Amino acid sequence: MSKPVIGIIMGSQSDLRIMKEAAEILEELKIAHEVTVVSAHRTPNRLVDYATTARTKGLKAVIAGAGGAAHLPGMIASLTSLPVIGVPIKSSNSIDGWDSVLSILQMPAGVPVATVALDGARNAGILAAQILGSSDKAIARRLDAFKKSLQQKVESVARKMESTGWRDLV
Ligand code: RP5
Repeated sequence: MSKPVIGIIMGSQSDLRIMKEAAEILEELKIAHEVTVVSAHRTPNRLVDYATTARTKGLKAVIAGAGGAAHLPGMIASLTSLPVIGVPIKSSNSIDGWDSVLSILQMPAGVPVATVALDGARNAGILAAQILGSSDKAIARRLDAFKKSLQQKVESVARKMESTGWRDLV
């Protein structure tokens, strides 16, 4: 595969069950990416190193997922001007996930993190692809085809529901 343009990072191996969905959609969209663990609290020097070298090694955006006191996305955003997409994760140390959502969402002015829904790693992957697709026609075409497939799936269900009734679809 070619050089990664999207970095997917997470605070712990336990986040991989969610974060793999970002990698899977990027694979589907044929976008080179890398996946690793960077813990804001347990490997702070690794965080600084990852964020400060991300652009020079060719990344165009970073997807960062964490649970609980989820400081990883915000700290990455504080150290790079690449777009950072945050994925709040409902983890074993989460209070219903709200802790993670608010830690990632409520960034101070000047340091944005594009925050997706709780456990929304797939959308984070799609958003990262859309960031690239704004200047890459081949990726934009694949995204258009992807959006069309979403539309077709809903229309097909709607047709079935209207013709055979809802009971067959429960
Ligand atoms: C966060 O704490 C991680 O992102 C993870 O969601 C959570 C739990 O980590 P582990 O105790 O499973 O390593 O920093």
